[in-house]
Amino acid sequence: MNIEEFLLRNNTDEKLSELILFLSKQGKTIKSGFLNSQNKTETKNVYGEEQMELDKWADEILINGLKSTRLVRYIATEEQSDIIEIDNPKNQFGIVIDPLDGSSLIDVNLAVGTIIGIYPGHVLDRGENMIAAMYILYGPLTTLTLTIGKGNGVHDFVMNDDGEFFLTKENVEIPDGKIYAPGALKKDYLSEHVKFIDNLEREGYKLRYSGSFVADVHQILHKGGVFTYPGFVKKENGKLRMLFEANPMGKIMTEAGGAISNGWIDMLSIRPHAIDEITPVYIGGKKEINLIQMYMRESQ
Ligand code: AFP
Repeated sequence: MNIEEFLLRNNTDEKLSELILFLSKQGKTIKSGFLNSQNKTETKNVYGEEQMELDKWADEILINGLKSTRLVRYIATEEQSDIIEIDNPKNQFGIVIDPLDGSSLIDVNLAVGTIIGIYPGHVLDRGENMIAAMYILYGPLTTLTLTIGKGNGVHDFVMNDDGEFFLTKENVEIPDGKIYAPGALKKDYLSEHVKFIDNLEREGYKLRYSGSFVADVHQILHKGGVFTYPGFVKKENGKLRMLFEANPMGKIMTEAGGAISNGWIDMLSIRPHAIDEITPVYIGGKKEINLIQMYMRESQ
């Protein structure tokens, strides 16, 4: 079943379906950019144009497409400092996008991804109010992982040669598993985080960290465990962006039976104040998220 048939079968709102289909089609275009960027000579691309960094290029593809289709009212992306508002939009949706997460890994051919969250209106909203979230992962295969609404599950698709996505796994649920993906430098860990990591290591968790949030969380979603980019010495709010990275991936993890926390509380219950807000992130199985929240509470 292709993604269009899937959306239809699940009685997805027509406007939301149109937006999700549009976004899924950008996967093929963005993927083609990886190939073209291999051909670059100095700063010119194969067409003799100035070569842009791929994350900026992907950002333009998505923003220009959304502007011309007018499928959303608000656009916020990791590459833009302000929210873009579309004139005369067809829908009132707000969209948050990390066009190419993990882009520093492109030159070594590791997996990177596009992360997207969709809100009913303005984007400075609690993650729990998202009406859909998805990511496209560009690895050996190009896959799309999607959740729509509340309680409708998480579903995996794979792209074929024509750029069309087909359902491969319905109702993905995070299993019990012992993988941990720890960001930040160990020497800068805060004491509660040290206890958390020590506990995981004592329990025999295996370290798996690539430097691409979307790829690392995809692994945790399918194999179990926890990804963390904590707050650390002199950067108590950590590194990851709440709107573009944490919340959409957290929405997907939560709908798959897992959880996301800033170490203290459910991240999706927090209202962001600015689009560039950063936050400590713990995302994965409920057991691991409860554990860090217990250590944080004990430290009070
Ligand atoms: P880039 O998109 O600049 O590569 O950043 C990726 C990222 O935001 C996230 O995907 C990774 O989990 C994290 O940064 C990696 O950070 P470290 O390099 O500090 O491990």
